[in-house]
Amino acid sequence: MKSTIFLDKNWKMHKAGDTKMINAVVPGTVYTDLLREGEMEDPFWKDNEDKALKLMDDDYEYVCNFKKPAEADSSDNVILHFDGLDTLTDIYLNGKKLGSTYNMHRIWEFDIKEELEDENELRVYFNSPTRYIKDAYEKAPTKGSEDAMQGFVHLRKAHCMFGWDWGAHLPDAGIYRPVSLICFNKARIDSVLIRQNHENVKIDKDGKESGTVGLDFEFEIIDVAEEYSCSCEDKDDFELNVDIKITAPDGSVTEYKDEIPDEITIENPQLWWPNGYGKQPLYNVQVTLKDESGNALDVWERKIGLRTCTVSTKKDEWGNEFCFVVNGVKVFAMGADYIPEDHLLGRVNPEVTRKLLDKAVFANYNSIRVWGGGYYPDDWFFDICDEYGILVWEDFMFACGVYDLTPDFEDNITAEFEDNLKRIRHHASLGLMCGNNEMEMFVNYGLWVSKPSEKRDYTIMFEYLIPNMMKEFAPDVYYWPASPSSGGCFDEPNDENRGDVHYWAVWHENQPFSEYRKYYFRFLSEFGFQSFPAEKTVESFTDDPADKNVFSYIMERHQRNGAANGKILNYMQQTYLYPNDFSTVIYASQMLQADAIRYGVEHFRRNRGRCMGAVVWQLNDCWPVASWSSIDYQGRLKALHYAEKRFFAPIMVSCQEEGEMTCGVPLNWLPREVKQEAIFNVANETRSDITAKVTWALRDASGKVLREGIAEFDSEREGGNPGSAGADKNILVPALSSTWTKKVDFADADRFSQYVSYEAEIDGKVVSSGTVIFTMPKYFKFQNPNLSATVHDGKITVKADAYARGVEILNENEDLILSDNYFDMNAGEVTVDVISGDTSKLRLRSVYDIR
Ligand code: BMA
Repeated sequence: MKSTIFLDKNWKMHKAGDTKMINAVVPGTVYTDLLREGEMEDPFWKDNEDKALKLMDDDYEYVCNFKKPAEADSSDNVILHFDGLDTLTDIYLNGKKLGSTYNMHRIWEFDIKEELEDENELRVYFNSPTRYIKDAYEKAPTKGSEDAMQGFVHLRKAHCMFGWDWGAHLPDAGIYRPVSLICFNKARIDSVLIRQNHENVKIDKDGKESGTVGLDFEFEIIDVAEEYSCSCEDKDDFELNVDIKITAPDGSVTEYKDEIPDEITIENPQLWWPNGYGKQPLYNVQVTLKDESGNALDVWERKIGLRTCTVSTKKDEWGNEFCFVVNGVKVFAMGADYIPEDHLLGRVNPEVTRKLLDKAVFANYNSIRVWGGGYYPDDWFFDICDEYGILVWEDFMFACGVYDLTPDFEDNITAEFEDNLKRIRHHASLGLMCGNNEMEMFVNYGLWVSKPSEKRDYTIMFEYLIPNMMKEFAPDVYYWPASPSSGGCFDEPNDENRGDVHYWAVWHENQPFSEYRKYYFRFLSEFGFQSFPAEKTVESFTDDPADKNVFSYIMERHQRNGAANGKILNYMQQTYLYPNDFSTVIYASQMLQADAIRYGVEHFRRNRGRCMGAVVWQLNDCWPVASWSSIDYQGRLKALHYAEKRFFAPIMVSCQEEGEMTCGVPLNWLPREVKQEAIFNVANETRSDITAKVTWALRDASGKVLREGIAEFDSEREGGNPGSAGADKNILVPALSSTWTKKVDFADADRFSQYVSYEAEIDGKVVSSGTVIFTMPKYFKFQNPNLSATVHDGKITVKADAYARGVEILNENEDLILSDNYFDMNAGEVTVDVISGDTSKLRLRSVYDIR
């Protein structure tokens, strides 16, 4: 039987040329080892980045002494297996060079049966990545985004390690994934492709599932004598046998020994659904490879979910739709873009990733986009997404640059594609694979392109090579050539009416938040707004009070988009009073970010059907920095993350208001008419119809109700309004739709001192709510809400004397996680649940305090 022996002990490392060796942890990285052993300073502290970057001009060597395992003696084959090496290495066993590696995205293997001795020394020599890209760029000046060190496109290493507009220049290196010895006799399983047949699945109108799912297995076996693969049908062509054991989510086991049917039938399948649409049952599949006498040679075990998943690009009245379709149900994708979790890959592990994805689910995500400038995530990332129902949009790792498709580069990347497709294709959560980030659009504009072959190579890579690899290795996974794209061929990649879009005019072009409402994108895979991280997170990189000014040298070293502070400040002056201290600037920046993205998502969900995805740039940070993230590097939730929880909720009421922001005429120009009106909308992203009552109240700044009403269903609204009026002015909102109410006029309101609160109730229970003002917050005469809080039974009750907008509850360490935060409230009380964090020394503020 195959055995895998992990080489995860007795590692030492040193800088090449240094005699001193230090202890190393494998898997791990150069920076994490140097840091742990006190050989370098925290690279995130102040501007230590510069010193840390210099360290990467040197070479490093990792050494491991190990005894020959007993299994090696009893095996015909011993393979030295690396799940991931970052990046440029020469590998020696007992002084003999086994080979070199040059792609962090690949799995590397070396046959060492002949080389093994009783006592062994494995040396992995890391060549400097910074020297390499510098030399390579001098030889071939192939360009990419200026945010990164030029030459990054020449190395198959996470591009953002060389800098990005949210990332430092910290190109760490190392053995970042496990190293093992694989000992086996005769043959082993390279991979198994499981294809699903859902022809006989039935889902009735109440969502009850019945019928059968067929599973077809194709095995790729590495036989020492010859390599071949086979499917269930042609299994008889090779003399080895397989057993298949399937354990259903309820624990019941079905086993097939030797006699494997052409198609394995799963009776009464429990289907896998994205978060919010159903459950995520997983079936455990175990494949055992046996020799002629029935002895087990190898076992392959994975969890799969039973579902169909594709993307519909059907032509329609507006262009071409773009939406995930899971088990025949069109899914409105809600989530964010994911970047590597840490500059120091040695710090990322299943616990760290789970904590992050817990927060994604907390904010009602059903999808995530893995952005193409990082690295293909670890298995555990996809395992957790399978478990949580997060559909993964997985980019191939190409971003913001052009590439020279030399024969060597082609061999290198095709091996990379094969390794990764075989590794991740079985995951229920794998929604689609996408060629690259922003290359089709920018290559089309001629950005980074310095010779015609670069455009040709683009087409060969993303519209020929990769789709062919997909057909062979992941035939059931949808492929999309780029993000954004309208389907390829440089055909208006960022077209509003086809494919996915990156929309950045709110932010990069300083457009007001309401600008989102002018567009009906089919699927937004990027749109975002920056904010500063929590003050406590700032304190993780400086202890000097003088740095606590967003324009200080240190704060600007932790802000990688040159124009961004100006943009935040520009939106701030449009929106809020001048904030008088650092902490208030942070709070105001986070409120801006939350409101900007809320404006967008609420509008896109109101237009469900035409728009089918709102994926926010960006979920996380890889170091403490000002950025577009909704969770900062230290895991603190920004106001945006709580706003996401509300606006990604399966059932959401929103208000499309007309007011000062939408009037389009500057304050002191005439004529200027500020309309004051509101239309409400209930979005229902569940698979069941609902009946909701939408109520509103016009209130003065103290919170007192001046008049109130029930919003009525608008039967005359043109274009997609599938709801209907129910009894008692309730509105029937069918499953997977959004429904508008009639316009309510507030022309009589004093916009400087009166606001509207609104709620959606189902069976008497408020499920979603909000408030809206018709002027900019800076002009609104907020009364002091005198916020106070009491803590009781794992809950916090906040009391306000007047209308309070964006109520923030912080503890001393700013690490509270609550069921809601940064919410609007009328005068009175609101109670939230404490999910984690110490509740002593609470601090409260609201927009009233931005002054
Ligand atoms: C995009 C992304 C990233 C970038 C972000 C913010 O276009 O694809 O490359 O970090 O915007 O500018």
